[in-house]
Amino acid sequence: FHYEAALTNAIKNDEFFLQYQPKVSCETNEIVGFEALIRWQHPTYGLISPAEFIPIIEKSNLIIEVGEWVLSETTRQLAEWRQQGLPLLPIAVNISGRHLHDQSLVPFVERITQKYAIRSDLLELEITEGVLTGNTEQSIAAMKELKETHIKLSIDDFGTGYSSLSYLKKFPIDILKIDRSFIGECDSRNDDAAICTAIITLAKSLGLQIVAEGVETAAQLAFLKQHECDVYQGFYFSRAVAAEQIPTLLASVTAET
Ligand code: G
Ligand code: G
Ligand code: MN
Ligand code: NA
Repeated sequence: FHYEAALTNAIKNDEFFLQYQPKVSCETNEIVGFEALIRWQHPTYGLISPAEFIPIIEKSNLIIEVGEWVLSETTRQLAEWRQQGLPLLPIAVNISGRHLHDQSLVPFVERITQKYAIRSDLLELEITEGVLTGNTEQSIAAMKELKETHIKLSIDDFGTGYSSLSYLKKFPIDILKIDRSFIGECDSRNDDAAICTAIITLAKSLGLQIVAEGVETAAQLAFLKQHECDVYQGFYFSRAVAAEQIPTLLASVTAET
């Protein structure tokens, strides 16, 4: 199985698709946005997880092509939902380090948001903390350029990348996502609870929105609500679903509240 060749053909053959996981307000229980997650439906090998193919393509410029496909499909989807009269909620996209540091990213974001007439603050880029630890100065420069387009920036998997906390205030970010490894037992283990509350306090004192990922139980959600986390996502509310399911999901949530 030749991954590189298969991946090169995947865009051309329309084998990628996106699923959207809702982000939910801890305060109002309303859907406040989505995270787009890529999936690869290979004609013979079936469904291949991004956990498998993203690390491979991150070693080459293929990650930029795929990243551009994700950004453009997300923006097109926002325009389609607007056409259908749905409320326009921000969509977060995972962006790899190589793409963040590439000159083409800012002009690309400007081009697609203009093409689909979508406000760039409806797009959010999730950058893993690990990316920011290696090339801190280069990352800050890239993020500052991106912020000029008004796109939102968030740090993904926060708490796992050993970044220096002093840099946190230098990153022009809007959102911090607590890594799900701290959420799993936040309601039962003292050390995880302490880490979660510390990250929530830190984010709030820096004026950042705080998002908990991987929320699977009512007890975890209760803990997060009690500690005034802003937003959560996870299987407890919903898995990532196909774009076609989003209108129904939005309607069902609104009907209940
Ligand atoms: O959705 P899932 O749990 O299968 O995702 C597995 C991993 O793949 C996660 O770390 C997620 O951030 C990453 N991932 C999902 N979609 C994308 C994408 O479009 N681009 C990048 N760079 N990573 C993605
Ligand atoms: O690394 P990143 O945070 O982008 O990872 C997103 C991945 O997390 C997706 O693959 C998604 O399927 C997965 N995910 C989303 N919600 C949950 C959850 O509640 N529990 C677990 N175990 N994984 C989740
Ligand atoms: Mn993510
Ligand atoms: Na994450």
